[in-house]
Amino acid sequence: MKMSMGRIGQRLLGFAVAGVALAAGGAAFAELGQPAPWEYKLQEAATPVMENITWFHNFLFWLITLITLFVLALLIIVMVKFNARANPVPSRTTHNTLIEVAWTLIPVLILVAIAVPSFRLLFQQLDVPKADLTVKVTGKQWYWSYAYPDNGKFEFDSLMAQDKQPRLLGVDNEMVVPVNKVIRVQTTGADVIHSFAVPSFGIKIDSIPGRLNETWFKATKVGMYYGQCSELCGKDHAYMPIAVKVVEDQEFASWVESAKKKYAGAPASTFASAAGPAQ
Ligand SMILES: [Cu+2]
Repeated sequence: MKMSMGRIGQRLLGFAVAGVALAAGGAAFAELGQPAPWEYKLQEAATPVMENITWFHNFLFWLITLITLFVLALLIIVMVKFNARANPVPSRTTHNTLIEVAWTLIPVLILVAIAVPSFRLLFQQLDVPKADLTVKVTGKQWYWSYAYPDNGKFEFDSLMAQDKQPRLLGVDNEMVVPVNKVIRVQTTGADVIHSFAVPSFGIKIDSIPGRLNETWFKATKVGMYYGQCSELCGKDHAYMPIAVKVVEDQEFASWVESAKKKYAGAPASTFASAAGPAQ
């Protein structure tokens, strides 16, 4: 089947309109703390680290776009201007010092412009500020356990809840933290390697047996935030979601009080191991 130029033009116009509509609609699809259908952007940021990740992502996106368009323009110029038909007598030019210095120096400057914000972001992620609260997160086949060593030493399991929304992300017992506080997350694996990841917080850290990894976040908005285990850990890897509830200070204090009672009888391996051998 042959398409006429008019038909091809119509098709291209159709694609362009669909693309613009998708880009314009993207913001409407975004929902704080969880993925949305047809989402193609990063989740909305809920921490200063994620805000910087988003900024860096956009910065690189536009830089790459400009470079690609520039190279495309050069290719087109070369194809039109320097083809054999347009130059029956070929030029014998070989060197141009100015251009050679420029095409060495400009890419170096571009890399430096990328390296500066990149390292700034890395240090922000890796330098854990003085923490207001520590939560120990243990990845297990196939659920998470959260331990609160600062507030009354309690620990509980968090399993995916079949009857909760959002589907595959809702859990029975959420991890609860106060808003605008630095939360230090210490994580380990009880059996195999898992990975604790919450996209809107900009954190993703491996939970490795026999090792305590550390990261941090400071959620600036109250709400529910969802993540998933991000290291293939066995048959139910896809069914061990992470749900973090960010609440006001007062609500957090009352949750701690009720959690202490609710989880008092639960097997607290984190604190039991300090007294005797862990199971
Ligand atoms: Cu896992």
